[in-house]
Amino acid sequence: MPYTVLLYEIRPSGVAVITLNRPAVFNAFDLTLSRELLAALAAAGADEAVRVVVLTGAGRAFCAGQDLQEAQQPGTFSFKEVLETRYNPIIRAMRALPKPIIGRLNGVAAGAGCSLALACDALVASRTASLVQAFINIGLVPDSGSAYFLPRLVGRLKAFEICALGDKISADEALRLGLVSVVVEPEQLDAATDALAARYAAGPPRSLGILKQLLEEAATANLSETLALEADAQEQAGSGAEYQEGLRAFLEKRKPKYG
Ligand code: T3D
Repeated sequence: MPYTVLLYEIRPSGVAVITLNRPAVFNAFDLTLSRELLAALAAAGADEAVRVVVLTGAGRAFCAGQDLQEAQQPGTFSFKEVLETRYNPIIRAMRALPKPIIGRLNGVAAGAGCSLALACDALVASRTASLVQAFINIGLVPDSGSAYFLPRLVGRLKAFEICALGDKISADEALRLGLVSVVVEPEQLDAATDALAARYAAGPPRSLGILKQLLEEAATANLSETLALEADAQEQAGSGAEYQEGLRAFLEKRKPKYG
């Protein structure tokens, strides 16, 4: 598919890089960007050569959520319909993608852009990046998964504070709260992202997919259900060639090589 507001690059290392590319509006979502992001995620999922996805923004920002210049007049549209048709499919696709998604947090992530960041499996943040639950600042409430991800990451009390005050959370504070995986200086962002992507790309792809699905399902399960989910997942992982290679490599005292 030809992309117009998004860059899609597949590297020989098995990493697909998706760059939201509307820098003049801090990569805010218009209809085209939401459609193209969904298509790019589907392309990365369907491509066996892709083992890891990196999601980032062009220019100074990661993503500023809905494009407020293009926002429709209040009262003339259904938020529910917009969310169900444009935003929720993206978040569902990210969580269902059986490959690690690394957010390369190059700048601010606000509103639905913050939700997008939180839906990633890992976040490598520049020290100049930030997260903002900006919804309340314009009289809205969290959407696109923030109400799910935030309390699970920081607890209900802190999640309320973050969402109710709508203040910018610096990268260092986000690290302290467990909202990002690592913070690096801006000039180290590419190297740190590439290094993490290379580690995931060298991992067992099928088992990483099973792992992601397991954690997803366990997030809303009780202990007994989780034990059953783990048993099923291990049955799947242990019956594949990856476990055979992993075990053989351990016994032969070498690094495993997966497909
Ligand atoms: O359809 C629906 O509405 C339903 C879906 C809702 C989902 C949502 O995402 S609602 C939340 C929408 N997003 C926001 O409310 C964020 C609005 N932006 C901000 O709060 C701030 O701009 C930022 C915290 C993101 C960044 O602040 P700062 O001080 O670093 O930069 P700035 O000067 O405010 O913005 C820089 C430029 O980006 C500026 O353009 P200019 O003046 O240089 O030409 C600004 O207008 C533009 N920009 C930033 N965010 C948006 C945007 N343009 C359009 N839409 C934006 N969301």
